[in-house]
Amino acid sequence: MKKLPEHFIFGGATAAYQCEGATKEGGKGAVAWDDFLAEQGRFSPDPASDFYHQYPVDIELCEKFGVSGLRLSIAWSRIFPKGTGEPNQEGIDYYHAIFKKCQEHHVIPFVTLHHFDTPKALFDQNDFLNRDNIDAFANYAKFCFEEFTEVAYWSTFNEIYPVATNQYLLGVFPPGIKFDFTKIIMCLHNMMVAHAKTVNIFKENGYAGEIGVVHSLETKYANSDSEEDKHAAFLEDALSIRFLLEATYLGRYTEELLGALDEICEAQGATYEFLEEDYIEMEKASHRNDFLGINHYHSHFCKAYKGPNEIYHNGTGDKGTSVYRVNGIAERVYRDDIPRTDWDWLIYPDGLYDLLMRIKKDYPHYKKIYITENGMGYKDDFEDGVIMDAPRIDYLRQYLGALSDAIEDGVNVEGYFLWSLMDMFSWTNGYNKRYGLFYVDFETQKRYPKESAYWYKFVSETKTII
Ligand code: BGP
Repeated sequence: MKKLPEHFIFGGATAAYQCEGATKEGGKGAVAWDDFLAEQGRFSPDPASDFYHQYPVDIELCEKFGVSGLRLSIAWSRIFPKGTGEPNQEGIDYYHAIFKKCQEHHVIPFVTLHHFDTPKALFDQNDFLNRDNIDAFANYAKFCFEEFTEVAYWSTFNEIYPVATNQYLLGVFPPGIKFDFTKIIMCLHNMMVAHAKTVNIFKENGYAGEIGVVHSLETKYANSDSEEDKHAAFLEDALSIRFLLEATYLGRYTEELLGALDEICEAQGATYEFLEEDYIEMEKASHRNDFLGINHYHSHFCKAYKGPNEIYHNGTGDKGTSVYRVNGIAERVYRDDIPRTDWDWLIYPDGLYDLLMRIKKDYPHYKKIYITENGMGYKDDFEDGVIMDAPRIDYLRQYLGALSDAIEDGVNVEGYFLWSLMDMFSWTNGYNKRYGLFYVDFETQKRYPKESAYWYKFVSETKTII
């Protein structure tokens, strides 16, 4: 039977915009998503899981089900409705109330400062393509460090790579732009500079607690032994994983990485320029990260591809509809020998093991890791309050098993946050892609523990993966 360490944190993860609802309550400012979702007309962010009002219920459930850590994000636009300027006391009070509840129920809050929700006033000024927003973010972060002294674990950003690519490659996040690699690279870099700046502020002011960043790292494999396919996997990896890990842990980009970027830029007609002053900021921060948060759900098998860019995002759960072919980088292929979810996400726990071992080897000063998201999107069946989600339990068992193996082999991982604590909406998929330990009836807002919640409780209490 596989085990996890005695003091391991078994957490649940959430994100403000996906669960709070109340997008127009409490003095909250607008975000670009408000109009983007309204224009699509597919689903609404209100009331979502109504965490804005239901947080006492959810935090109580954490305690009952052995969930000892709660990953949540602060909505920047609740604190500064326009991103900068006067703070909004109602928003501040709301998060203090959440942290108080956490303390009452012995749940440790892990707080992310930005989870896809830049205030609209700043988003409309080109979001992180605009370097002024680097400072706006750092100022907001500093305000939070000084205000929320109850928080001991801070993450700057959630998933810089998906921000850049969903906004400027797939076009499934606002502003809905496709195939613009100049913007992708600029967004990745500027957000990493904002991260570095924030880490440096945190450390130089001696705030108590720990700080890190949450990266989405999806392991890349070549689909065959051919040199072309290996190179395709190398390029995919360079842009989505290595870029961020080098920025985080080296504070600059290696020649090999820059060579990969040049090749991508040539194929896509893109350009980039990085300033020397950014490297100074990044290098200073590169030994100051207390932890790395990893969101990991799946891996990709890559094949060389030259041809027109074609991406179809499966946002409905119609298995087999995904298409991803990007000229001069790679085509992602599905394989009959590897199971996948209805959203075409490969279930391949070796991907997590390999990723963790690689970080230990390539960035030996990483200090420690938290798995800040992992879980399975599934169309749960609700039968009179009973939700038997065996495929999710099976997924979790496999991924926690891979995690236990990596710890056994020397990787320092101190906690795991299951995505998600309760059901909420998925940014590009809506409400039928459920991930929660707790089923939410979105009509009544009643919570129902799924079979996986009882399983997770046992694993958390015994540190044994059954
Ligand atoms: C991560 C995000 C989460 C969450 C999760 C599941 O990328 O940090 O906010 O949404 O993925 O993804 P999805 O909702 O696309 O299924």
